[in-house]
Amino acid sequence: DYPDYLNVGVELTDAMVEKGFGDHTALIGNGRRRTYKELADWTNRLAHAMVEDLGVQPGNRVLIRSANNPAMVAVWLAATKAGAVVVNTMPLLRAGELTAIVDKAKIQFALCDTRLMDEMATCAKTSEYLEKVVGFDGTSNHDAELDRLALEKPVTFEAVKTGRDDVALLGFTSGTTGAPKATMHFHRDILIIADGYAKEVLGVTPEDVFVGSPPLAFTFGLGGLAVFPLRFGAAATLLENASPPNMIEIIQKYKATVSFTAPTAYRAMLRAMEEGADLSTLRAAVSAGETLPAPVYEEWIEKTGKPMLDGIGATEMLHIFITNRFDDHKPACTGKPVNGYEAKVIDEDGKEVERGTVGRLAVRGPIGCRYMADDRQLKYVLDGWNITGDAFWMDEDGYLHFAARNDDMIVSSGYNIAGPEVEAALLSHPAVAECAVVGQPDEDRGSIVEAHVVLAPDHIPGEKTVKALQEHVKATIAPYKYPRSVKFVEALPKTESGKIQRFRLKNDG
Ligand code: 3SK
Repeated sequence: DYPDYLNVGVELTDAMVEKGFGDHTALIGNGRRRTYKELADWTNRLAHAMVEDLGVQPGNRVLIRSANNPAMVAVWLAATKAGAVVVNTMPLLRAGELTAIVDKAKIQFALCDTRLMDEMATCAKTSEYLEKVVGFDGTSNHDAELDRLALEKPVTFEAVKTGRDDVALLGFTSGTTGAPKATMHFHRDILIIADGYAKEVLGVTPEDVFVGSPPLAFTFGLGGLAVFPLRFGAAATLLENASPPNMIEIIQKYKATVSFTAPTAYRAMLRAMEEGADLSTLRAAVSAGETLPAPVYEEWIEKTGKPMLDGIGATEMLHIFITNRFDDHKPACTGKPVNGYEAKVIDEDGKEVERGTVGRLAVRGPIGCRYMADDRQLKYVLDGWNITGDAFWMDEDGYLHFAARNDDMIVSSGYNIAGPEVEAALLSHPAVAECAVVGQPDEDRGSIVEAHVVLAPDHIPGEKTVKALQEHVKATIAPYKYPRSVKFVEALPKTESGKIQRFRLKNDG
């Protein structure tokens, strides 16, 4: 039940001040705390600058490029108040990846942490849509163009009266082919994930302090580290470097109560507890982005006395739609749908399979899956059901269990990496004649990217070539996508029609 006109930028800032949270801490990062009143004022000044100085108009698409920090949250909320449709992007993306996003979404404005300007500027040179690239100071010292423009502006702003079903956010993922795909999310969708999952499952209160690692550019991070705390008057800590040791330091320093991260980081936290780390303030540990191994779940219960909340979500549905609960959880099980969602497991013909049988997971709920300019809408959204890329089975009691991914996506340490994109990067190196990239199971990372490479004539296999190929991939696409394992082969397994059989390269295939 949301009003017809709704601006989520206002709901998460000025509306919270009106509700009496003005003096509560909203954001912690870069060594500073900011209250809800300070955040409301900051975003209002920025929104003035965006509209009056940059010329942002309702419906314009605005790209934000930053690591997780308070300034990124403020710029996102300000652009939303100005009625823009925002695309948050990962700081590690290279110019080519940024250009693909800019061109797909026809983005006019890019707001970029000045420390990340190089790749953005290269993208601006090639994109036909981008009109303005403006820097902001991610260190929150207000020492960049956008900050200077905002400095003298009023602390109140008449936010654009967006409809609750106006698009506020485009969630991008690289898809299985590496070509970017985007899904559209309304203003109300952003509140639904908080009023649904965060309220029902986590029971967030104003006393909570959030911490975590997923980038705000990934809707898992945007929900868990910005929307959920701000919707309930809680505090969000934002870390540019969310390595496990940094997260542990922040948990201890700010007595964090809710964490969002992937099993790899929880495993590191468990080891740190053995060395004396005190994580006892954490009341909710949410794990998603990759499957939660039963031993990590079990050890967490043993060491903390609390369950780890495994969940599955999707950029298409904005956030988590199936989850374990504090009082209802099982090992190696993703749980049951969040209130308001339905899930079923179907076969190739779309028919529901019997309990215990693996099939494709289909979900529907209050947030529809809306692809932007993409044939996937016809194939993967049927009768309101979103047909996911995951294979699941449902047990007799209605709990859902993950089986495998249906596509070529490699999930490594919580990052989704499209194998074909890594292949394209490798093939742009002169030493590579042919290659196939697969995910191999890995204890620490869930999966690692493994490249099988047929070398071009006159190139020699060995450690030097491995290093050269790895460096080349890191320089071509986001560095986290590089193949940690490179194997040289004489030929790749292929079908008679010449298609590479990647499944034959997989250890568990
Ligand atoms: O499970 C995921 O990968 C996911 C994706 C988007 C948003 C939230 C989640 C948990």
